Amino acid sequence: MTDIITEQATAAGSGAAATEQFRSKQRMETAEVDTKRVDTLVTELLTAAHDIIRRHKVTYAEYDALKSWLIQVGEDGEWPLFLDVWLEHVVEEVAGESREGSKGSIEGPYYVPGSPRLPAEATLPMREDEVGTPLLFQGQVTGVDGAPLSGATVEMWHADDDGYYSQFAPGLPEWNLRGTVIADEQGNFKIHTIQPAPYQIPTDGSCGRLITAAGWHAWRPAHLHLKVSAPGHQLITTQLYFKGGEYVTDDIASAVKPELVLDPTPVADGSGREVTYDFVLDKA
Ligand code: MBD
Ligand code: FE
Repeated sequence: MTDIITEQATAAGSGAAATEQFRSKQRMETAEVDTKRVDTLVTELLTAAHDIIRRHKVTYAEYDALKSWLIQVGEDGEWPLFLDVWLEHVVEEVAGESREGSKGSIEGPYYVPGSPRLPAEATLPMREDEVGTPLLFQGQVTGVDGAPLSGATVEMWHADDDGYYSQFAPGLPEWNLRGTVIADEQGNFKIHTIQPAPYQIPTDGSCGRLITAAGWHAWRPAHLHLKVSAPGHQLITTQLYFKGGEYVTDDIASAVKPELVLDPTPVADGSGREVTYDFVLDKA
């Protein structure tokens, strides 16, 4: 742990920031859902819950435990975390069903738009003494026909070597380990960063309480988050993992796909690891 961090990272702290981040995104995208659709989806959801209550003979004590937990999730600001960990992967699966290009994965609660714009070969903003194995992540953005996409952008954000995200944990520079890389004419990019650590769901909040109560583990494998886009093409939101890493086969957020696992090799001069990964985008 970095000892300059005097204020502790808390579930309620990152929850409040994630809730605020989501609200600012919602202001731009008014969520309007058709009445008939709301009726169908909510009725089916409630019917599934009714079935579970009958089948398992749920007691008043259990009903009250659920009620008090749901209230607490809101108070902790952990709805974004809860939904993105346990539901988003299926929404992403459905959304990506008919895409031919690179596989996507969930966005999660810690994306912040507008990170610093960087040239095609760049180092993500990081502290002078940033801890972690250096990683060179490079590749090319093309269309499904293989044509290089000029004007592509590769947005990357990830946790530090302690598993913390800037803007969601105290004591980190605002844009630490976040950047928007503008690829060159051929869609090529080279991003210098450090390898993130696995991410642990905060243990002191409602999601942590649920995990403990159910006897689960609280971890996501180490991962890089990416949004890749190019003019006239569909933006892809994805994540990349590291072969052999802890929790890669047992992600609490169920967001790993075989195509998303990197296998970096040591750099010849001993300065860390490097890996090449190309992105293929579908036409818009
Ligand atoms: C994360 O870092 C993340 O990517 C997701 C999906 C959920 C919780 C924490
Ligand atoms: Fe993440």
